[in-house]
Amino acid sequence: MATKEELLKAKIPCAETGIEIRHSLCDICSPTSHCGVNCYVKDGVIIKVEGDENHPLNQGLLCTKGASNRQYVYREDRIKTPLKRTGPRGSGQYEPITWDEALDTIAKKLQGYKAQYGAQSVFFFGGYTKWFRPILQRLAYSFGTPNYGTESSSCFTSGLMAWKVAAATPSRPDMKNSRLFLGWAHNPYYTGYLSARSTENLKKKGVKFIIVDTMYTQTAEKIADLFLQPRPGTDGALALAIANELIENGWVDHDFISKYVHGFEEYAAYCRGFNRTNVEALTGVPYEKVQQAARMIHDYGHPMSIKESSAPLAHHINGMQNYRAIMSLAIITGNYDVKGGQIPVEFTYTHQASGYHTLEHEFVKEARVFNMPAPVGAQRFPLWNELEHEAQAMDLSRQILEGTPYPLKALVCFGINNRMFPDSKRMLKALETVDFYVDMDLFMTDCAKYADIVLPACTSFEREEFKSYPGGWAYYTKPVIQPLYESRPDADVMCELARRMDLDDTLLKSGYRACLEYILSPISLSVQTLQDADTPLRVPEFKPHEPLATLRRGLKTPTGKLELKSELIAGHPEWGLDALPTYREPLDNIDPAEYPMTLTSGGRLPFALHSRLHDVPWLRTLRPKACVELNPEDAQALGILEQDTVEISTPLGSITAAALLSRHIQKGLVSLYHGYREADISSLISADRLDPYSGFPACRSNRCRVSKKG
Ligand SMILES: Nc1nc2c(c(=O)[nH]1)N[C@H]1C(S)=C(S)[C@@H](COP(=O)(O)OP(=O)(O)OC[C@H]3O[C@@H](n4cnc5c(=O)[nH]c(N)nc54)[C@H](O)[C@@H]3O)O[C@H]1N2
Ligand SMILES: Nc1nc2c(c(=O)[nH]1)N[C@H]1C(S)=C(S)[C@@H](COP(=O)(O)OP(=O)(O)OC[C@H]3O[C@@H](n4cnc5c(=O)[nH]c(N)nc54)[C@H](O)[C@@H]3O)O[C@H]1N2
Ligand SMILES: [Mo]
Repeated sequence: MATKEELLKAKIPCAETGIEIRHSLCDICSPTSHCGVNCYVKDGVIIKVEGDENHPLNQGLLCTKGASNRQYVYREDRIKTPLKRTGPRGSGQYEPITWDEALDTIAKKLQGYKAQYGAQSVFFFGGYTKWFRPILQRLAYSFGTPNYGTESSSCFTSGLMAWKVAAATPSRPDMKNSRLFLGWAHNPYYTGYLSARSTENLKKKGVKFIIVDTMYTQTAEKIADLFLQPRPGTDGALALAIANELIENGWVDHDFISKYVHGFEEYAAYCRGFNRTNVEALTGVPYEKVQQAARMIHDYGHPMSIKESSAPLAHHINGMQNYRAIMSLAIITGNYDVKGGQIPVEFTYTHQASGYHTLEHEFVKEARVFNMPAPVGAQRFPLWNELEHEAQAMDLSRQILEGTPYPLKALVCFGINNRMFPDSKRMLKALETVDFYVDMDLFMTDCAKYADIVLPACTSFEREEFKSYPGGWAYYTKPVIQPLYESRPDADVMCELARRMDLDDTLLKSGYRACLEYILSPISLSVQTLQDADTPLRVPEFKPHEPLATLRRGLKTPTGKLELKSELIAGHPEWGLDALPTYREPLDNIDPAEYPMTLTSGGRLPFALHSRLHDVPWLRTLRPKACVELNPEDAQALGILEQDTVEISTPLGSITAAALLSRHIQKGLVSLYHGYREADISSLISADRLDPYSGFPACRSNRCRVSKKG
């Protein structure tokens, strides 16, 4: 028999130890995951976390990030109370205030700006955390401002827009039923460990894989039947060349095209410009590889699905057009709305397509005021505005600093991080300049130190929240511990602000749970039933995909068909955008003589998530220093050895990092992860080199210079 001490040491949950297992989810990472977690709780403290074996998504698994949750939740720099700034912006000098004082001050200030400058002068921003988004958007609209914007101004929306242009609705790859999978910028070993597992299983079942990546990755090594390695941001040219091969060989689905596709002839004529004479020069990929890719699509691509990456393809000045060119490969081969192909989806909740309908969209839309001025970024990015109806936050710092087309006076942010914006110093300048700035965060970040009022947020373990998962799953969590210190759930603060400003919005003022009851009213499971279950439940209203049903009904595009040539764009010549998925060089107008190398930033690391985990000790030990990856031949030419301190410069300035030499990176390319306090790569990326279609920044293709320091 084990003694009590032994049981405690082994963290055994039982009556004797007083340790209990409680269920929650990990929201550190991408919302497509949010793995189920078993928290071992003793005396109100989490003493251990494990993957929840009964959770339908992760089935007991957890990645390094998830396993570090205990250190994340109990980080020393958690904000403990609401704070009021007492020193200059950025100094970090604050005094604690009560929640009442904080909320009343914010409510009064915002009402004041609305009265004096109009509601549009107030901007509501949400960072990477997505759990509260519909609540925040409704708060902004009920307040009367169009200026609701999020981190998705630089994440995944560009890919959604590409599909919306072609099909009026987003899509997902039905990978598990494909014969061929086109993993374009796809390295799940680093960004989605669950997907790495399913990829390996499909490989064992005989599914073929084409992997297209600028780096030679684990996926390229372990999974690829064919690997193509283009220069960053040249993917559009590569896709158009593959399309041209397919068309010239008669390997496209003419029957599907004649029934469901618009603009094929013009598109095919454009593709002719990408061929054996120029593709290698444009992309770095030998033409034989283009031919092999086309051959594989012909031989195995029925059905074929394609991974839509959320960032690496989008982070170029030509990103959205490149997406369109890639996605067109599914269209011309008849791989849309078919089993194993690209499946049209409707989002259930916070960008999760779970196969059942909720009133999320109505919840947000019904509060929208229609005679509002256009949101931030609408003038510069009219296609974004047309398709997304929200602010393009990449234009936020410019508008604060320049005051055009109208002044912005107040920023209310839930997790803002300047290091995630291109030209992060300009973002900081904007935060220094704006009249009134509130930030709610878990941690006292460098960015929070500029806020007039700082509010303490709690983590997913300290709140209740709704989460939907693909396959018809719904989960409503219970808090597993009390909110630490005086922290609160973001959504509660939003609803409380609505009350204190006495907005004309009874539902919002009734609180998060009431809002969810309304949003979930189309399903037959109540919020209470979901919460009592303490585990995800299958929603009875789940509807699996019905092949070709969407195409037969007709798409909501101007022609009702899949548009290779966009009639939406063609109808707006004043936008200056191309209706076809045209290609343009990603590295423009920076002097190649002075800046001879290409800089890519933000290729993910398995043990980091943006800036969130650099301060978590277990994870930091896996890569203690910010590292810049270089090809050994480039390093040799520059006299750089492994772990040397290296200076990376662009026209915006310089940073230093430790050299990490790797043959996995192509010659001429320099790669650095983002979010490091001591090596902020975003400070070197221009905020003016934005994709005119989506407004996305060029984090993955800049010119730079590299030299050994000292
Ligand atoms: N561990 C971890 N996981 C994460 C995140 C994280 O920070 N850490 N972030 C989450 C978020 S917010 C996002 S958006 C997703 C991103 O998820 P992914 O899109 O999967 O992530 P990346 O690692 O940025 O890019 C995938 C691959 O694209 C390649 N690539 C880069 N540029 C190009 C290019 O121009 N062309 C081509 N063909 N390939 C290119 C990179 O070398 C990399 O191997 O990951 C999510 N998951
Ligand atoms: N150079 C470069 N820049 C990039 C990218 C890149 O690849 N390269 N990728 C872009 C992409 S794809 C993305 S998604 C963005 C991510 O950019 P951000 O949204 O800025 O990402 P984070 O730093 O993870 O989160 C922002 C803040 O939210 C706080 N936070 C975490 N949980 C909560 C919560 O529950 N409530 C509140 N109120 N705050 C919380 C965190 O502590 C953090 O300070 O970065 C973009 N920027
Ligand atoms: Mo992202």
